[in-house]
Amino acid sequence: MQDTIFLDRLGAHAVAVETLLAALLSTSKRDGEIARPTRLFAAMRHGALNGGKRLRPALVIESAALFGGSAEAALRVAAALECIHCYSLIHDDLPAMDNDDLRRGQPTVHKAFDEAAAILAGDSLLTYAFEIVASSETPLAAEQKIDLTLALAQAAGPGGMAGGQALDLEAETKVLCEAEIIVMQSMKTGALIRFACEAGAIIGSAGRQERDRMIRFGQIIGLAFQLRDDLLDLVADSATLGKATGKDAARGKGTLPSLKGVAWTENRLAELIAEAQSLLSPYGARAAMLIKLASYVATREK
Ligand code: GRG
Repeated sequence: MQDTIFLDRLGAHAVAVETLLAALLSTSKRDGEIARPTRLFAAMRHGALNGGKRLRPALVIESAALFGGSAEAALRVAAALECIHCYSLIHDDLPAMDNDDLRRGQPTVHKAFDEAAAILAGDSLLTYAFEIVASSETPLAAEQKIDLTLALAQAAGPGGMAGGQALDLEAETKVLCEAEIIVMQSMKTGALIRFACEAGAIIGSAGRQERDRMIRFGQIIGLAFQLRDDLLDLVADSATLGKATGKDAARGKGTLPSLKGVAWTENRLAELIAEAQSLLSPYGARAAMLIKLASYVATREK
């Protein structure tokens, strides 16, 4: 697949997700709601509609397409997952956590609003994600919705992203070994990415073997994503990234690129791309977009 086709398709997915998120987070009250507090929704929109790369949604959409799943359902699950990702960024930026002023090149939610608004916007995006999955507007069978809800809750919760964040905070006061860094990162950033790939298999009613294959594919992408992120934190500048850099080193936090060096990291990223390709080779050309996504994640500049 040519880069222009890949980038156009990635861009189209991002626009579709942004459009759906804008509708879901509009000021119009939806069935079952009592009211939509204006400032809370403005804070949620600030945190969710501000031009992220929308990588996780693209993984959901393309994984579902691989198994012939409903594109409409995939888009809604993709938007739900992005709500959780955005909640995690809003809370991660808070003074009690990473204390960042800038996210995606804009003031963070607590800077543009205030800390209470940022906490509530994050809580609301997290909860709303599960409503989006369970809603009658999501065209899936009840069993698929239960599977998605369970997998998403596990990915976002204490045994996944939130637990990974807790381990990451602990790492500010104790040095983690390589194995501990890998566990922490597979939870903190890997779990949602893994869910994105597994979700496609659930939406497409794939069998257990295919679902496990997508879980493994998701793990590889998660690892590659984090390695690239840590490498960029080490070598890129904050203007390119739209967020602060060098923070891990400043806080004395070990990452695999800082422990093992740039050459080791680049070599490991190439190995992960190769593993992703071989994992999806049984699907032939149908998996071209997912394979491109794997190398995009591993080589991205921001
Ligand atoms: C607060 C419960 C809780 C969890 C926070 C994911 C996370 C846990 C914090 C994010 C901190 C961070 C910057 C981690 C590095 C990897 C990462 C998730 C980067 C941001 O994801 P991208 O690059 O962002 O996909 P965009 O802006 O493109 O959506």
